[in-house]
Amino acid sequence: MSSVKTVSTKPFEGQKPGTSGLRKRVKVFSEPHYTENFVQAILSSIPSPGAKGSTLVVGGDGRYFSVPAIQSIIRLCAGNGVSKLIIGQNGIFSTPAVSHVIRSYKATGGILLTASHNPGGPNADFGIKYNMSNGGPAPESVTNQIFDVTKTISEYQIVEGDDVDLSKVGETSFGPLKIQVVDPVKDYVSYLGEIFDFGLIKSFLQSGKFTVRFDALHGVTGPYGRALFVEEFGLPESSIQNCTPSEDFGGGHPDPNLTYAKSLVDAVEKEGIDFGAASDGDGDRNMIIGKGAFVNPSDSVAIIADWAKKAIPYFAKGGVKGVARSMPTSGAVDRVAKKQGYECFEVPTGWKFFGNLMDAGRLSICGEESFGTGSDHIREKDGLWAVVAWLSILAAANKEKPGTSVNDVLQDFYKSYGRNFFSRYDYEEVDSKGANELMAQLEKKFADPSFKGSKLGQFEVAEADNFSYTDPIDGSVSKNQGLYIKFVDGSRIIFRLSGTGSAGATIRLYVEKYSNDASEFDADAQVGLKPLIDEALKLSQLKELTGRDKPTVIT
Ligand code: VG1
Ligand code: CO
Repeated sequence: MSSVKTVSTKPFEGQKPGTSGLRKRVKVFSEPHYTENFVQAILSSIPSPGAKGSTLVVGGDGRYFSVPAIQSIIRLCAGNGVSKLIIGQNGIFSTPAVSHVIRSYKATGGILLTASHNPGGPNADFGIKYNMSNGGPAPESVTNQIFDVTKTISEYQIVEGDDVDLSKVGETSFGPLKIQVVDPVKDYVSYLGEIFDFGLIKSFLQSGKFTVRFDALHGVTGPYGRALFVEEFGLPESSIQNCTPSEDFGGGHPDPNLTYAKSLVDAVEKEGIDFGAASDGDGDRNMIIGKGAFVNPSDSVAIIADWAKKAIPYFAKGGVKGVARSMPTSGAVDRVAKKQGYECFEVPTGWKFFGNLMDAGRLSICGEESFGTGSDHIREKDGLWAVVAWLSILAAANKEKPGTSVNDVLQDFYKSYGRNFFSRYDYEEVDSKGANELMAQLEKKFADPSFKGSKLGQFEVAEADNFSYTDPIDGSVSKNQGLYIKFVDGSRIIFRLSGTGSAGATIRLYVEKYSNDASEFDADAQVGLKPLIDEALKLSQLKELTGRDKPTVIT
């Protein structure tokens, strides 16, 4: 079989990687040549010395269309002279596990098959993304190169042959291409065991006084969750739910938030569970809740940073080199940085912007408001890492003061730092024309010099702009990263268009307001933020331009 065959093709429009890879409907990816074109563009864009002779890690969240996509990737990699593929058994790998495997095997990079938190199945989404040798998502220089190739591609190279059996761990080959099928869970879970004190967490949880429930939302973290909670921590089956991965996530939306992880939220409240956690389809996001408590992701990263050296051996040993957040994420972590003397960075939305800072040794802990939290142990956000970080904090807090709940940890944090009230409104799949108009007219308003100093209700505008970021390490500039208004009292309003949707446009509205008045710490964020939200809706003419009077999801 090993002769290379050149297949003629024509470019497809719109193969532009977004915030995190290319995401489209399965129907689009399954058009003849569509997937092959994009994968060839990736292989042609791998930075020098390129695809020839490289070792790539391949796997994904197991969603519908993963298996045929992997078989095409194998043929294309053989055709492009890739020397070895490391593939998760049955094509399964969580996104953080791929990042870890790329790093620990010193691979050239990885191809991830996932559309993350987007629904799966024949009528839903598929996605492909490329990660670099540091284990992190390709930077814009590489994703732009990939997009350029897709615009002019006229042929791709394959080796023909039968499908490779990916069900057994071990070595095999496809023509000249070596293939190593690996257990996707083992290495990753044992790495978490090096970062955290599993012994302490286990004895804390086994006391039976503190109950937990982990929900994989039918995504890829099912087997990882079982390995951790049932096998490592010795907890009963009832400590996990929805932990059998399914190609369409059980028909659900594998996004860990209060809307889509409702069955976990209900279980925690009804059964009086002390700690609930969920992860998304590909395992890089997390949601943390407790009885009567929701940990806002912006607070989560701040609290982890605050406790890191006390509660997590990895940071007790290595220290905290710096912290960071995406621009829309609330400034809670900035307050921790200030108090603890850590350098603090604000980057655009998307995990790819954290990687350079980590590689340069200036960043240890970071997060996004979109339920993404992580550290420099890998180069992706890491859902289970965040869950175990929280269990570490709770174990440490309970050692100091038995009976400490998730809500107690939150309230103690607010007492020390004040509270950054934060909320995000998502308007999904709105008409692109209306969404673009909304952004354009806001940008125009911001450009008017009289906007600064003007008042929106009670709030006086201090600054308004389109966020632009200059990477402190390589000097690369990323423009148009979201429209923000900062008010004199420190509050913010932000509008962004999502870069992960597969149809229409998704408008995200973020609002933030700080309070250090202890009588407000318990308040419902929605009530306190209402005046800001009302101003944002009025200013943006959201209802007039999109026809929407309610968001799809409120966080
Ligand atoms: C969203 C989030 C962003 C996150 C990205 C990928 O992007 O806002 O913070 O990094 O998803 O997460 P956007 O462009 O739709 O706002 V995941 O779990 O899809 O890898
Ligand atoms: Co994800």
